[in-house]
Amino acid sequence: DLFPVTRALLSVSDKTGLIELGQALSARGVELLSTGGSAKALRDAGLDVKDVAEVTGFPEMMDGRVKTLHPVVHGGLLAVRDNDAHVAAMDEHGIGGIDLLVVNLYPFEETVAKGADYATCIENIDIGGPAMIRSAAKNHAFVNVVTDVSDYDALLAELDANDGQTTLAFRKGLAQTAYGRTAAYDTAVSTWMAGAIDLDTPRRRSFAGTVRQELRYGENPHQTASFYTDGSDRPGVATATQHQGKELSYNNINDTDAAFELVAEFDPADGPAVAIIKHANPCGVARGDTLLEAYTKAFDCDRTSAFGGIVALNMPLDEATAKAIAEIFTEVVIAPGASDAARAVFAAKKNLRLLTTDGLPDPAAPVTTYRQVAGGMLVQDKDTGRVAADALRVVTKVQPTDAQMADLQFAWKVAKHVKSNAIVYVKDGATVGVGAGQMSRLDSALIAAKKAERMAEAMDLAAPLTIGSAVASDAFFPFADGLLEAAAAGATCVIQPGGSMRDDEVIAAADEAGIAMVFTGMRHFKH
Ligand code: 93A
Repeated sequence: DLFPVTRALLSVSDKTGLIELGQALSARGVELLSTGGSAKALRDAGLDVKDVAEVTGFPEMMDGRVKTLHPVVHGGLLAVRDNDAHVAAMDEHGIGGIDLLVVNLYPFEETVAKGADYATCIENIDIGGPAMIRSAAKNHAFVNVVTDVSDYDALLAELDANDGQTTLAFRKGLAQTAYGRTAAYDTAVSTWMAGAIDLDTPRRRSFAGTVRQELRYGENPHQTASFYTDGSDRPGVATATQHQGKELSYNNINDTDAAFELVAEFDPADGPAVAIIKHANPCGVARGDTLLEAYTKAFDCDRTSAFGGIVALNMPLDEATAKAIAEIFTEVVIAPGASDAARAVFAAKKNLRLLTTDGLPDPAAPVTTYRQVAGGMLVQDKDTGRVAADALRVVTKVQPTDAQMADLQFAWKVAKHVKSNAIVYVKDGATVGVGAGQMSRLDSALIAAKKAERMAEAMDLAAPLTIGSAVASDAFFPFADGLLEAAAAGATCVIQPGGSMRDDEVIAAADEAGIAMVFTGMRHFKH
């Protein structure tokens, strides 16, 4: 399965390492073919290189849109070298075999990321490159296809180890990488188009990203993992800049995402907000007049769990908040910016990672989410649901006050980001108890209340902060018991979707307990 490399076609936009590769191939007796800019770079370095235009007999035309799309090129890449009919066709049409294709594509993703206009993005969709890559990869029985600059060294090492030849296993590996690259490329185009064009038909999307980081391990040390970007430039953990601290882990990235997506629900125009996350669930979320106040209130919800947590802010990190965060062990802080003074505070904390972005994630952005199941994939729109204030329906005799209504809406926003079954107690713009991920809603209500009691003891408070709180439930109460438990913990108003067969019982229980209840008509399951 060894096959020699005698003729190579090099056509690259990113010319990093091109000359060194050309020299190394030339030194090994490989004939070089190349397209306009790549050929010029090689020739300028003193290498002997033949233009593809000379081989095809056609000049590069139409602004370079047609340069390699020719049977002489694709025949040379696709011919099955031990098939007599294919070889006869090569002879008849003067097609020389191409054993090595080195291509990297027009920088479409980078062009989009730079905010280029529509026409420029379109012009940066590479057609001939992916076509050649796919031809060469299909014919990996004979052809090597290199699509990544970082594979140049491996290619040369392979040639040296096999006396100018490559093994089938090596070519298969290259082909697999190559198809991953063209799939990711087309996905980037499709993702960009979905945002750039107003489509009135339903959109179809696919995910095939580009590796941003090979992770040390996955959720657990025995799992391998990588972090992919989908080519979009949305603010978020995948596009954030890391200023300090060691590499993010799989769990860090997952939790940082949860934290930033949650805090982005709180419009900075309405004031500072902070979310602290552990294991993808919030252990404290709060608003404040200042970021420091918001952080302190969020921290006070569950000081125990906040240890080793991930903190997300809805506005740039300031010095006072940085000092408060630095007082306990924190894994990651993410914010839409950070002042120099704040960064100086963190500089001494070598293990703390600081990530900044150009803005907040857009909670309304139409994003598709994917979850693998055995033998398939579940694909859905991200939960961007929001209930307008005038869609809220008070169903009890008691009406919530304005202050209660504000806390109910706060609790509802948080509950959307808590794993089901979610129960969230809120008082004065801060969570005071969060019950997450339980199989029974009643248990979530109990756990949240219990945690509030424990915090009250730890902080020497006269009573748990759930007394006089607002409570949110991500889905309806199927029975009155969960609601009664919340009332027993001191909640004086409730927000929930409604829609249970037993709504009447639940409403009657709320009336009996003298508490106000609001129906949203929308559910926020999160699993
Ligand atoms: O415009 S294209 O889609 N049409 C082609 O026929 C074609 N062939 C190669 N772009 C094409 N390429 C791309 O040109 C390669 O994928 C590579 O990115 C680039 C190299 O051009 P140059 O050698 O002129 O810098």
